[in-house]
Amino acid sequence: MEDEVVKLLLVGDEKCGKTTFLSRVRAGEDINPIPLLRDIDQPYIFSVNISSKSFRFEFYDTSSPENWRLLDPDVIVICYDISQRLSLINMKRYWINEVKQSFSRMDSLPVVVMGLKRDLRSENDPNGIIYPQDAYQMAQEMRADRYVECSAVTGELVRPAFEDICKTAVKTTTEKGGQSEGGCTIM
Ligand SMILES: Nc1nc2c(ncn2[C@@H]2O[C@H](COP(=O)(O)OP(=O)(O)O)[C@@H](O)[C@H]2O)c(=O)[nH]1
Ligand SMILES: [Mg+2]
Repeated sequence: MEDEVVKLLLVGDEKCGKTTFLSRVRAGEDINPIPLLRDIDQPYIFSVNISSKSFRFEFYDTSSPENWRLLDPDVIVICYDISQRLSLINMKRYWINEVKQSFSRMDSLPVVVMGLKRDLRSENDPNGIIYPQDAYQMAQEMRADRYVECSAVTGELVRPAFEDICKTAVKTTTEKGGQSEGGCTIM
């Protein structure tokens, strides 16, 4: 049987860490430095098993700004950089509106908010530290379905963040998919 195809779109300010996140997922936890994925190789394909069903996840990001609006994604991941307050603000001020305008079925599209560069969270941040609860609150104001955060450079929480994104995507593509709390493995 053909694997079900699920399209995922990452958006967020330039340099917030989207490519590095996907590169870390591809490389696994132990390879350093991370071999970076190239923008021209999109979509990045990941075969993932969820509750013993196989999926083909196709990840796109906004490195080709003129093209991403033409996609028909199944889930949107809005990213920000935990060390850049402006990128947090821009999710609500810019990105959520951009995706709403671009996708007619936005009302039924799941949205995940993802904080990147968790290793750079600092009490000394001149713009004020972004606590997880601040970002979580913003995610709720944006009516996002999930909030996750991780550090691609250290690898911390990358795996659970990726699994959360995949499970959130699949919940909507299969009617009952969200009911089972089965495992999720990247092949
Ligand atoms: N400290 C730290 N730096 C990161 C992390 N992820 C990405 N970066 C750096 O942030 C910069 C932008 O990352 P990139 O993935 O190209 O961002 P993109 O434009 O959103 O794809 C690069 O210099 C990365 O090395 C992270 O988790 N921690
Ligand atoms: Mg990039």
